[in-house]
Amino acid sequence: MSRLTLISHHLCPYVQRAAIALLEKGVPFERINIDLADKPDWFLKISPLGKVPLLRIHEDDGREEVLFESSVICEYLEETQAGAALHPTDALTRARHRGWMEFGSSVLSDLWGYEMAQDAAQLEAKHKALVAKFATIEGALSEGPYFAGANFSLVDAVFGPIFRYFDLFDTLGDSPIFDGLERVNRWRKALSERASVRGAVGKDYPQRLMEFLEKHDSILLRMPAAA
Ligand SMILES: N[C@@H](CCC(=O)N[C@@H](CS)C(=O)NCC(=O)O)C(=O)O
Repeated sequence: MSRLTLISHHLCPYVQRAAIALLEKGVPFERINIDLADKPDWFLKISPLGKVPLLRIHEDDGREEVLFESSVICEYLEETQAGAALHPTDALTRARHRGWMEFGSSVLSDLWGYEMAQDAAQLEAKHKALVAKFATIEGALSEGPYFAGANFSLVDAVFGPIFRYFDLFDTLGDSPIFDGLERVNRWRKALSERASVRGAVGKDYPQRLMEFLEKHDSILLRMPAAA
């Protein structure tokens, strides 16, 4: 049995997908959080893009492999680890799920622009983009509780960390993004209650996210209700 180490960052939503997949599979792993503002040399040597997550695989015979890119890591875990399947068995449905995982990455890119917006116009543009994307997802969602129904999948692992941002953002006073999206709201609740989603971050996550927003002087902290 090989040992696994997930090279991580406390807040990274891409790391969280891999952590969720590991937790869902019940695979023991060590998590090492690094400071992305001061990347250690050992990390730069093994991370081709200088990004987390990395999955370090320590083989019994002393060999070591490193995987980068969260979706690659999730797919590798799905292919190699026992435990509940996180992808559908049908090839077409699986391909469709991979598309929605990519969609989740594009939501994360909008979210980054949303929390880093420099002025009200940029914030408004990103807010609109997010509203449009979640309206699109509403049309793709099953009856729930999860993306495709009763079984938790990698699409859920991608969106759990996305919804987590809004647990803090909702307290800051921007206009709501999920209003009227019945399925999205139900999905968000189911994901927030899932043990693997909860366990993918530390207890201090909200405080760390708040500190991150403060450090970057996020416009979200200057909304009327946040002041
Ligand atoms: N496409 C990558 C994105 C990973 C990513 O953007 N990680 C961020 C943290 S959330 C990072 O390591 N940023 C450091 C940098 O870009 O210098 C994946 O899916 O793994």
